[in-house]
Amino acid sequence: MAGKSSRYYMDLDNTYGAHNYHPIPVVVSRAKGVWVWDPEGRKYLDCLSAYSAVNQGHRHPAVIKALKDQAGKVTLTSRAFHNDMMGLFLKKLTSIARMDVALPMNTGAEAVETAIKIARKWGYVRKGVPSNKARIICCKENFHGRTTTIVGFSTDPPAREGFGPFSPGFKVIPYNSIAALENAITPETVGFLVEPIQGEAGVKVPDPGYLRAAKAVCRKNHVLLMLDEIQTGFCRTGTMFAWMREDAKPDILMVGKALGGGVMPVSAALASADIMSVIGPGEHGSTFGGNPLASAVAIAALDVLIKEKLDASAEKLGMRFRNALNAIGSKKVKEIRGVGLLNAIELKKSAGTAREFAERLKELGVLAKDTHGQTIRFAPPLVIREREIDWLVERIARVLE
Ligand code: IF1
Repeated sequence: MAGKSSRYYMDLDNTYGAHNYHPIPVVVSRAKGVWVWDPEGRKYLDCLSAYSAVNQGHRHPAVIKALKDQAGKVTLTSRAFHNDMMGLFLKKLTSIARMDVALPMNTGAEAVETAIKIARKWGYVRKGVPSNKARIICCKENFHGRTTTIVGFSTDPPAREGFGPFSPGFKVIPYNSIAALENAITPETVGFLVEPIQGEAGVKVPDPGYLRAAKAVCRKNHVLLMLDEIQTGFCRTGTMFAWMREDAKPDILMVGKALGGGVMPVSAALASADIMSVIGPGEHGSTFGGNPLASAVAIAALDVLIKEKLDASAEKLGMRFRNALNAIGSKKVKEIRGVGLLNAIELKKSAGTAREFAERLKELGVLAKDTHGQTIRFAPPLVIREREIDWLVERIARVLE
């Protein structure tokens, strides 16, 4: 075990990697549950969970067992043939999501691209929108991924500038405004693409009833409600999906991240059988989508969420976390917000940047990530326990002193 230092690995990244990230200066070389360790053996509480892709905790034994068992059978077939895992996976996923059918992909951005294609095709063949005129409404400060189409409707300058020309057919409106949605709809509008809570925007929670009202507006205008639950899904916000909180079932649902149990990239777009039927053979797909290894892992990842009741856990511990943060009563805090275990602290400008705050937390054994200047996000794996939440709050209190 002639271990190298953290510095060594950070230098390798800087020398041989593209500089498309500015990570917190920590190297993770081992992980279990809610904890991660660096090469020097220092231990940290993971409060990012790989942007909510590790809801089940790092290396959950049931997920790792499924991975190993399936690796001993077959890992990849392509969709040119059937395999004996994908159908089982999709049966479980659709039942949990209360949707008829799913189209499996790998990354979140691919699930969003899939949803865009389904909505446009539906617009042409079902709604009668003239060829190439379909429009999709999306929101300011959205985050849906990094493909050229998706960054084309981003409003975050670094995410989009310099990457045009962009795909037309998107209209950006303010988030959390039903009036703006009503005003933006035209006969060419096929879908409204929205996050139940905006993650990258700094955990922006819309007014209660927003999704439900948006759904009613969509229904009235024959527009598909397209919910991106890639980050909010799979128990993160205290319910299996965030739409379940207000019974705002979407027409198209996008999932990813935690579907792969923190092990594999697994994503999907889900819809009713009628909507999904607009996609035929040869019109969409992916070499790795629905592969048996990913399917086996996803089945195990979904089972963990249900068996361990991680929805109820996220709801309860999220409440405990926010209550304890509010009790600190720090003058440096502008706002504490969140739902379930998707939470953020927004610091006052005078308190310093969220980046500095994140680096001080790291020194105390907490890994969390800043977003947009003054906000720091706390989204630990959902298997976290009460005493670990209390431990975390104590550290946060120390850096807020
Ligand atoms: C990065 C944020 C989180 C997502 C939603 C689709 C995707 C994401 C709602 C695409 C991905 C990530 C990717 C990550 C940063 C990140 C993020 F800070 F940008 F907003 F999680 F909070 N829809 N979110 O949040 O999924 O293709 O990446 O699998 O570094 O880009 P992907």
